[in-house]
Amino acid sequence: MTTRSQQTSGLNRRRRRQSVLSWHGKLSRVFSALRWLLVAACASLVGAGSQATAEGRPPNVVLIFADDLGWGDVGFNGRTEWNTPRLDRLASEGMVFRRWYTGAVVCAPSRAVLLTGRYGIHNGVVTNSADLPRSEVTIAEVLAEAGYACALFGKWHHGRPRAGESSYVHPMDQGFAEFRGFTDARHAWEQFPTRLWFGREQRPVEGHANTMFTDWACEFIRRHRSQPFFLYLPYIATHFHIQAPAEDVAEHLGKFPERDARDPVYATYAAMVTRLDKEIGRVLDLLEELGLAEETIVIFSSDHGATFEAGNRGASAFHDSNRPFRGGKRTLWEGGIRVPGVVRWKGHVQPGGESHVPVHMMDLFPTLLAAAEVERTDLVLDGANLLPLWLRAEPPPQRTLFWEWRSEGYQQLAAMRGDLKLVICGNQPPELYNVETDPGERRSLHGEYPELVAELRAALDAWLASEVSAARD
Ligand SMILES: [Ca+2]
Repeated sequence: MTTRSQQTSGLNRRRRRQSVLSWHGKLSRVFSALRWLLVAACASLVGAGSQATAEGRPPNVVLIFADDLGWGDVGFNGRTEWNTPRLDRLASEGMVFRRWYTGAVVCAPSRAVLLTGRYGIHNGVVTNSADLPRSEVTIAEVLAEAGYACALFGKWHHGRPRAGESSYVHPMDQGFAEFRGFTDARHAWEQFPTRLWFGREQRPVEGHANTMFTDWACEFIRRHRSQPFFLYLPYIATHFHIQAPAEDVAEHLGKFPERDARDPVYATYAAMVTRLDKEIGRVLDLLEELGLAEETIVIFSSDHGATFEAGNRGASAFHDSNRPFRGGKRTLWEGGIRVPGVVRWKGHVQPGGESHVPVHMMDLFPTLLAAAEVERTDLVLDGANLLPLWLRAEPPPQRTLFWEWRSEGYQQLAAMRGDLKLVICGNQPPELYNVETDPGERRSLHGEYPELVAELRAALDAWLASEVSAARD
């Protein structure tokens, strides 16, 4: 339960954040403009062009986000029925996080956590139809104010207009100076759309959506090669519709016992993953070609686990996309919340590294700010700065992580401390798992650790009591 005074203090806090943000934003814009004038002047003095400009500049960020892609769909997490060589190479050149957790088990809340560094109960997005409030500060807004060029090519996923808004809040109102793609989740089912948004207007297009996003991403990188950039690439693979370019499907024909040879669903799902791998490869190749690989942080993850819903047509069930985990999208077992996670930052993050420290999508915001050396004491973030983990394998202090999914008829809660995770489904008895030794969550330990169950349950209740009123609008 949230009291009225808690709601009011939440509102006041947001207002304070906004006013602090506005003067801070103006100051930082002035400073970043001065900084880039100085860097550009130095570059022209030594005549080394982009090489000199590159020195000492904050890192670029390429944040690649898959849609409904399961933990077990990629080679670096054990997939052998198809190959993801470009992603596997990215993983071998960076650090693989085996316990990377997403913020929520459906698209909109998961993306809201990623962009705000705050739990859904704090940023106001706990359902798939909730719009990210205008007052929320996104990582794109903060990086833009620090001098970054910020672009989004891919899927946004807006919700219903909030009270006082005539429409949904557009990505270009949340820090992205450039946007092309889908704003609407259902529109994003179309793998071969006939129209897409170019900023705030729709234009006809032709071709495969993920290929177009990559084309635009590459053009953006070329254009901003001499300036720090934040490129957010939320691809639509492997969310349904289950469709892929014919040449990609052809690579997988005959590999799987299809229900109907004329409608090779399983081969098509495999093709969606391998096409995604190829598109990501084009971005990685361009970073190498332009000499930007060492000054660009590349992150790869997925918004939540794979789905077993009708639109997926049985593909993820057949391929066991979330293996070795139990559950999937719309559940809080590992199959729903544990997603692929890779960070590559050549020359900074140890190549070939592997971490089993539980990390959360909301950690990206403070970690990227730290990497960019942007200080923002005015922001109230739930995530932790994991730069010491990325750079020196130093884990953050132990903390308890929380999840909730109480929409569309579901009533699930989860809390995790170290390797132990409490899952509560409606009025069922609590479940407690050691997700390191029992990743499939088959043997509940609740009877063996009654005190821990009670402690985590109390922590969950306290966390839920911090929910802001916007989360219930
Ligand atoms: Ca999704």
